[in-house]
Amino acid sequence: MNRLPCTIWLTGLSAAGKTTLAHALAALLTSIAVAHEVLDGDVVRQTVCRDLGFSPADRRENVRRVAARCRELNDAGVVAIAALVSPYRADRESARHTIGLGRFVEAFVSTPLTVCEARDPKGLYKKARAGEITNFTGTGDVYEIPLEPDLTIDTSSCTLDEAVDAIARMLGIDRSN
Ligand code: GGZ
Repeated sequence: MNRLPCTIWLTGLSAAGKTTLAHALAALLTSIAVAHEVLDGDVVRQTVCRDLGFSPADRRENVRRVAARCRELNDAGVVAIAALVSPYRADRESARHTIGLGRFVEAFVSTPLTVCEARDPKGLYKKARAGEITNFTGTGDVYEIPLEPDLTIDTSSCTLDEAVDAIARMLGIDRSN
């Protein structure tokens, strides 16, 4: 693996496939004995980010805390896999600077809104369309697409294995062994 230790920052809409990808990548790293930790928006929001909501300021703080943790992990030689909507470009750029330019791998999970909305595993898009959630990313709140991501993955047009392969190649992991 060439690009170690680094942070794979998965950004994209709710239901784009970030969590699934994060855990598939984690399984690959486990299989080759690479220390790693997954930081998932949903999970951190139940623990260290429990006090945060979804205002722009709270999302910024969420990204800031996760980026700080990613940096600590990378400093300790551990790969970090962050799966956060992280909808604002400026916040992702701050994360890039916190973590370090060469260590931040931005992976845009670009699955289209129509697909995410059709998946709607938690019924959140339905609630958002019904006006029960007002600032839902993609419907009531903006998602600023990455302009120069290191990687773009549309989970509606590739298999999970192909998506993990693309990240593995990016990290210099040889999966043929
Ligand atoms: C976006 C929301 C919202 C709003 C609740 N906007 O599919 P999920 O459920 O598991 O992913 C979403 C998760 C987003 O948390 P993040 O920490 O990744 O967001 S951010 O980076 O913007 O801070 C979704 C759920 O929380 N959720 N309300 N209004 N997603």
